[in-house]
Amino acid sequence: MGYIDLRSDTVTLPTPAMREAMAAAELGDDVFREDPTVNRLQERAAEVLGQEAGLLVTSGTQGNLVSLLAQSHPGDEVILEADSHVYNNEVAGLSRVAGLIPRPLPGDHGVFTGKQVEEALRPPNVHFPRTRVVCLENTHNAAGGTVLSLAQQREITTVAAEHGLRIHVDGARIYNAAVALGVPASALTEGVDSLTFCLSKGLSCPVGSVVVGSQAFIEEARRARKLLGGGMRQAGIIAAAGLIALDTMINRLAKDHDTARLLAKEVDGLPGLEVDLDSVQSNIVLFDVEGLGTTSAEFAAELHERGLGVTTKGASLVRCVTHRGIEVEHIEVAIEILEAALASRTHSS
Ligand code: TLP
Repeated sequence: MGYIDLRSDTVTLPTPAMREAMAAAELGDDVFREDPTVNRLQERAAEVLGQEAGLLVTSGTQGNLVSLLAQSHPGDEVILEADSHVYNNEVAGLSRVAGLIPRPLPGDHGVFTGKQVEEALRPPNVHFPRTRVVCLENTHNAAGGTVLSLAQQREITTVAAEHGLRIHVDGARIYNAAVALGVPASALTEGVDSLTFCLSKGLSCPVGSVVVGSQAFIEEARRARKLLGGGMRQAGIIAAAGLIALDTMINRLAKDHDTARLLAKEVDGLPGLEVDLDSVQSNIVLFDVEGLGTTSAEFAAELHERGLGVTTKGASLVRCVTHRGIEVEHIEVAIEILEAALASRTHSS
């Protein structure tokens, strides 16, 4: 068996059906709104998520930024989770480009409560920024792929509606959340003003994300996308793969959740490694190497040498992500690699 790449579900390659559809895609200039394949993808994404309209963007990062730009003014405040991707992993675009001030709230497994939002609200006062948007992340990457439940989301959207706040969902892995909860993805946009999801993660497309929301929001988002240089031309090449993904790649995500669960249980049984099994709710597994007296970076480098790709989070957490192409056999070999790495540490110490 070759290299087992659990660094991310972004490493998935397009399927043969996607490549065929890309080659055969009907194309036009999308800045003129004349690419029929892009138009079909945007309509289909909006339909799947129960929204009025959609917009193809280049990446999850661009989708989040476009969504914030379209719903705020410079100087406004955005409430988000302290470990969220928008806050930590998007090059501070919300401040640098959109001119927003972040208000990070600590979450439990990536989730903050409606009460926390209420407490963070700023009263109208000449000194304060205006709280404008609440940003949610579902599933939550840094918390280990944890899922925001419908009840948790409702609690937050209710507070937001009472106070006139907009809600944006970084739904890079929203279909993982829907599959984990056993609900249609459209249920996860209830009370939400905008949502970005990625085609290029577990759904296996080579490029792209889609933003959905109301028609009026999408018109603004389209301007923001142009501002960021994201107005593409014959983007139907990308959209063609996205259409295949929405039709055929969502339900299979359950398999990735099963392999992640299997991996988590096996890793939890290994000496010196610790997994918070409660956080393993979709296709991400975080495990702690502190008990080994090493750093996550060192351990990841050792696993790489042995043929297992992982990433790190902070000084002690290792992240594994399951995806299409990772079968039970790959998990078994991954465990053997981990066991061998642990054994060699015992011998050398
Ligand atoms: N996440 C990537 C890396 O950036 C860490 C990964 O491998 O998981 N929101 C969330 C929740 C994400 O996990 C990511 C990408 C993004 C947004 C950004 O998407 P892209 O990479 O398409 O800009």
